[in-house]
Amino acid sequence: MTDLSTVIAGVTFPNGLMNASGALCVTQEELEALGASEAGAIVTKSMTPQARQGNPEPRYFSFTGGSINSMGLPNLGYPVYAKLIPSLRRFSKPVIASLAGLQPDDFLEGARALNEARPDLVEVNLSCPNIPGKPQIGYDFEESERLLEKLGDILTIPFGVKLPPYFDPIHHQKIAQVLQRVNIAFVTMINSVGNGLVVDPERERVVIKPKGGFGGLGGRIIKPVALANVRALWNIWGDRIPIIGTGGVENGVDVFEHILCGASAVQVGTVLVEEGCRVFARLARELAEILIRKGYGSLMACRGKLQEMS
Ligand code: HRO
Repeated sequence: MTDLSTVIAGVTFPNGLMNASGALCVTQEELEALGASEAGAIVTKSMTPQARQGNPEPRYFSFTGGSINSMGLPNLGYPVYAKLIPSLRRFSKPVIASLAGLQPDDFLEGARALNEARPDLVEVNLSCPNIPGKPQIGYDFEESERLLEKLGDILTIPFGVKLPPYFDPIHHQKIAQVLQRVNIAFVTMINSVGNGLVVDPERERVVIKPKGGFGGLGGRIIKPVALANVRALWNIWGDRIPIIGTGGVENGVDVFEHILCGASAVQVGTVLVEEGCRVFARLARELAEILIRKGYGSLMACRGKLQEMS
């Protein structure tokens, strides 16, 4: 048997495959379906102080090669998730609470609620691209550091951060320095590639309604960007801070590529929405096949093993 388990911030996962926050994880029913599936963890939708309907529909569109979304943080609100989380522990896999907010104080309020609810880990979302008038915090290094420092004073649960994609090595360096200073426990990257635009040429129209059609891109088309971001932080940190790779995972080979680049686990968004929770059993089978073919006894054995050319 190939060992697909992994460890992130001291928490053991039965396998390194889980949903990306946002994908089929808003309602109690969806979270329980993740619990009952082969997913190695349950990740909640990013939560805000009050319940939100999100942006007007249509707000999700899939196309050959990926997806575009502008959901606008539809979620049940901190108090409801705080009540739900303890019951999700019965599935005997880690529960990761995704914490968001519309302003810095929201995050602090959420941190207090999550201290009571006791998920295994908290993933602080600094990278939602879809709230009109609210920039992605992760692109402002000073603001990110201020917020994470304050959260570090409040949270009694290990916390990591969900980052947007960066496109220049200096930005990888800068965010890595910030995250080291605040003692981050793990990093999830990348969130969707923000503010893309998909066009329907027949109707001469955008494909989603919010923000004039602009939205976050996910799926196969973003895989090289995701792999580059995972690799860039692995090159800085090695195994000192675990990375959850997210972006473009459709099959076992995609998972393998993320792990080779340095990820300790992967999250699945677009393909989960398209295929439903049975995707986890397929990915686990396909990942095991490639690990066996390559002679690796475990997922962790190939982590970071990507070779450069001499
Ligand atoms: O809800 C969303 O519109 C959303 C969020 Cl919070 C996020 O972090 N990433 C994304 O692509 N969509």
